[in-house]
Amino acid sequence: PPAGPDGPIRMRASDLSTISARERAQLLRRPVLKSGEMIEKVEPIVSEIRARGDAALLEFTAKFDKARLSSTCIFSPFSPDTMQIDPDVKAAIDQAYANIRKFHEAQSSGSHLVVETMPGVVCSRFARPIPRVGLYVPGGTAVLPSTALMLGIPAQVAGCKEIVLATPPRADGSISPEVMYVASLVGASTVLKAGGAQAVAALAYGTDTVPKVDKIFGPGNQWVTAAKMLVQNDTDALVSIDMPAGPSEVLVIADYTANAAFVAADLLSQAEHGVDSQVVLVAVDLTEKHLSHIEREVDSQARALSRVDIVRQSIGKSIIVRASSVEEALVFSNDYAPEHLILHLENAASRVDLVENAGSVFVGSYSPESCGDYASGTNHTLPTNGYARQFSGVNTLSFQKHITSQEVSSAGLKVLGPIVATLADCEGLQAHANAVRIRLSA
Ligand code: HSO
Ligand code: ZN
Repeated sequence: PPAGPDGPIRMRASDLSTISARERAQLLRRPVLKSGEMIEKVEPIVSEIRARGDAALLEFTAKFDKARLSSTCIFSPFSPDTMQIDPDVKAAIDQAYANIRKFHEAQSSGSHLVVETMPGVVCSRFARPIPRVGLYVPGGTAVLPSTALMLGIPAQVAGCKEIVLATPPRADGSISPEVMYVASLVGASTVLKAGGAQAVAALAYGTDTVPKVDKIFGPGNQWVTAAKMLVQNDTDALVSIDMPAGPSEVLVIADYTANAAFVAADLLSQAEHGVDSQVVLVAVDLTEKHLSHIEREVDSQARALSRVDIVRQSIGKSIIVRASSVEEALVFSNDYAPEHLILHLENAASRVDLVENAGSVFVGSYSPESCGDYASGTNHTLPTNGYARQFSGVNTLSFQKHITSQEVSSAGLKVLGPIVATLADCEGLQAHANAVRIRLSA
């Protein structure tokens, strides 16, 4: 069949047993993010917002989103007119909300620690919400009420006082009613009708109408990501971010038990996100016949998708890696550190112990990534780009910080004090030692 727009929709294959170390390293790489270049591009936008606030925000929204607005924000309570949605969609959102809330509520249990380290020396740790948070819900090629749920629910569960949800308006100036409905469910106080670097800057510094926030969450394109990195480094803004973000990814490990159609459907569900989506299939000792069945399924299912043009490009850049054992497959996966890891394996649950680096794991053939993307209860805001090595996905604790405290009794100070004084003497910090000795001799 011809290559080009009608050619086969297929992934490139390689074999772990024959490739060189260099080729293996190449397979583990993501496309380079031009963060330096992007930061230079967003800098003028961020400074304009800082200098001119709302006026600049409205100008950028007219320029980039083609929406002419008279105001930047919608404040709660939101009018029911802004959230007219299909009853089936409402019921689905409500069930997703309940599941995600249930799982995120469970995450804060046990966060209050009290430990007596020596008799009379009691240390504790307790959580407090980050007071004001900004949630970025991307616009672009799809409306994403699910992202509003994934960011809004942990913020609500954590007890954040002020939730500002930012999302680019449609050309008529409105916000999707599904996103408005979720904003009201999670108790957002403000919907900022702006996207891109300008929205991030408005959240970081505040304007006359946009409340300044303490932490900014959410996925976004290169502009949003670069702006988040820029404002995070500005001590004047005093704002933090959830994590560095890159294009969405999935790694699927399949063995002889894998259903070819299910595997293909999982690969495509990630591939449809965008042309830069990263899709990897690790085939564990599959026969030629089984693998070509998967490839045929990818091609035929892809052709039936409305987003076939996107999928053609992302699948074209994707890879199949042959491995000879599940262990070898998981070593590769751990080195890749995927955002999503799907295990189409015999006794998949027994293999989860081998997972060291991944954002979220989908265990067995009936756990498509779509469940976690929308409604099982786990969060879909996850580390990409290999950052699953050191970052967790967004969770309830992302919206809190922990405060520690200690209470030392006079009996406690009798045992602890001499130790502290000795260490203070050792560091030559006499005033520190005095603060103890003055009490011991009182
Ligand atoms: N897979 C995306 C999340 C998403 N999927 C939103 C559908 N809607 C990144 O984890
Ligand atoms: Zn998805």
